[in-house]
Amino acid sequence: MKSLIVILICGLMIAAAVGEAVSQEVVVVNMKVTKIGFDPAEVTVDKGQTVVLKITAVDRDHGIVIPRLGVPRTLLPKGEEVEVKFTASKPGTYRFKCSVRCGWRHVLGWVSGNIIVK
Ligand SMILES: [Cu+2]
Repeated sequence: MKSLIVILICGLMIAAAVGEAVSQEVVVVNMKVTKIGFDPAEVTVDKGQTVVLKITAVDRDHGIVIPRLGVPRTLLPKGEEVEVKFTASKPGTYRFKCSVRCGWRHVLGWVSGNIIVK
């Protein structure tokens, strides 16, 4: 009986480890941002994926914030690639926007985009 319990526990641990491996799939997206906007401005990922945005501000300093995905205001210094990482745990459309006032398009909320989690 004792060995059966040990086998069961081992089985559960293996199942848990496999489940984790599946949900830890990583997607890397290269992104650029200028005063015109983010490129790409729309990124579609699958639920459960870990997403790494590699963002380069091209023309001046910018920033990014994705409130509903837990990404705080992050500075994107001009010419420097910055990694922003989050897990897409729930389906939905998540707005991201520049967090550094960079021009009139920023003031109008146009330096922004969407992460779509399917
Ligand atoms: Cu801006």
